[in-house]
Amino acid sequence: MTDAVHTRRVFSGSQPTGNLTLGNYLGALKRYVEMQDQDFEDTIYCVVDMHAITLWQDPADLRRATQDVAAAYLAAGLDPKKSIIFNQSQVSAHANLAWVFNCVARLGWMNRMTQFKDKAGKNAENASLGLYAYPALMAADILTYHATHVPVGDDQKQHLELTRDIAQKFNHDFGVDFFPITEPVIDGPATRVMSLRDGSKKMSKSDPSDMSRINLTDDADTIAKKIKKAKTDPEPLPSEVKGLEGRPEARGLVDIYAGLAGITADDVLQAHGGSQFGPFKQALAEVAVSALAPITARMSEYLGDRAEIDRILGDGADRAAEIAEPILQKTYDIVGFVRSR
Ligand code: AQP
Repeated sequence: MTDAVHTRRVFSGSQPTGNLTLGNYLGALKRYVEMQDQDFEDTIYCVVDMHAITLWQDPADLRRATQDVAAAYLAAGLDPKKSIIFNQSQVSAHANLAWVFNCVARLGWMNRMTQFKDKAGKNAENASLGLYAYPALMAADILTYHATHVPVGDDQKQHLELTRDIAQKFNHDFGVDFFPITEPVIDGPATRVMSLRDGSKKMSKSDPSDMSRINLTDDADTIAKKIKKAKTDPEPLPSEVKGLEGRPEARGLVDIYAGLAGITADDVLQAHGGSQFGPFKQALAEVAVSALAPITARMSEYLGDRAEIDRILGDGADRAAEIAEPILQKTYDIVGFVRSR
């Protein structure tokens, strides 16, 4: 069996489960935009509404949040002429391939998924079956496009490993070299942006405390206030990254600065080493506002015309289905499903 050569193709997605945060922006959206202009055949960015309903979503809120995430994609710099932007439920290949993968993935693999444990919490018996099967749907999202590169934050690393395991097992079980072994793209200083209130937790749109995160819709005053109140320690900043060991909150703020300014944590400490948190937080708030204010402004412009967003999502779904459907049909042939029409 020879190794198939796969077209270089990017796929990623975000859930419409609330306001996107600075974590989603630095860990995902900013990198979606960078990859849009690199050497890839297609860049495909999805609003994963089917993942969202693994936890309860009010239907009207879900509809609005789906358009909001699409507006954030556009405002961050995704161009619907260069990238395919759509919502997952409009392309049925995702759900269809997910069923095949539910039959490939092993219960033992799923039982190791830490995100299920975190999200289901102590009441796992009452969690939806969808929340448990989430990683198999995510594998289908990626592999129904034969995507080779997937930009995500660090929290998705385990799910991407599972995607590789599913692809490998499918190829092995059916004696084919059909699904690519996807490369996770988890790089840069901000692959895990931390909560402003607890340096051991990632910044998350579903954290009960709004002060723990910066939302893409926050205005300049709110951003400055949240950074000013961010948890820190009493020591000044060190001059080298090594000095941040055991200081998770300080590390978190330095990484946010680096991610926003497009520099390394070392660069930040070279400029701010020895500084107290008061002036550093002020400098960080300025960098954050100047990076986010144009995005927030463009986002509200896009949201002024929700019908246009729906049109972009529909057009994207047509283009996505053109790639996904033949891959699904070929999968059905490999599995042995009769196709007589
Ligand atoms: N704190 C973070 N730092 C870096 N990247 C992050 N991502 C999420 N949080 C951070 C990345 O953003 C992309 C979209 O995430 P998602 O919407 O699929 O959901 P998630 O990973 O579960 O993120 P949230 O914000 O914590 O959402 P909820 O609260 O709904 O669970 C992914 O690439 C993710 O890695």
